[in-house]
Amino acid sequence: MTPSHASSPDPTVQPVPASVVRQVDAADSTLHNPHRAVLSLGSNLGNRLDTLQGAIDALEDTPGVRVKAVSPVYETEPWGVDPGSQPTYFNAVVLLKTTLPPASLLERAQAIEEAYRRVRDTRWGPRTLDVDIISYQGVTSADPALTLPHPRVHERAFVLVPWHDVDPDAEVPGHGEVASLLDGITERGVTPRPDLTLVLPD
Ligand code: PH2
Ligand code: MG
Ligand code: MG
Repeated sequence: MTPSHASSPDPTVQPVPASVVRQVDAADSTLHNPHRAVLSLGSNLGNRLDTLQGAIDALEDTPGVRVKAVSPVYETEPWGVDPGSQPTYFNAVVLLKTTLPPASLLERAQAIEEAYRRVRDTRWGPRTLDVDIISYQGVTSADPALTLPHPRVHERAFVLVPWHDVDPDAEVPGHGEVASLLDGITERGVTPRPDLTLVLPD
């Protein structure tokens, strides 16, 4: 899908109530040349659902970022660690339109992670939130600071399943369609939690 190119607001038009300005400002038609980005959110410590919602709200509060879609929530077995050695994750995927370049979006994602890590709760340890940039406008980059697409996304059902929910036609640059990738991996350990919902901020 190509970004819409509605004309910029005319500065000579009459002022409108603040609430309407806020809505118009938030519309992606006012983001000049927006890029599409896919982010993965994960939490396995603390109040996982509240943390994921807080991350979504913080993304939406970011100038130059508009959250376009939020996936269902999945409860997932920790990937890459000994089974049972860590609590299960809640994972979700969000689609953004943004005018931020990838490095700035990464900076913002890391600031949001830090905000949650700073919450002092020694009992649960420090790792409450992971915000990963999965894909940015079809860009491929081997930059170790931000490898695009995310180097392991094509084998991670906990990302591919929710991504497919919000964009069934999605592709992982260099790896093909998300739908095809899902045919080749197990979705075991990725359990829908329809009793839980994340909301798109107003
Ligand atoms: N994130 C990791 C490592 N393992 N496993 C699941 N299920 N979900 C995650 O988000 C996840 C993981 C490191 O970022
Ligand atoms: Mg990660
Ligand atoms: Mg990360």
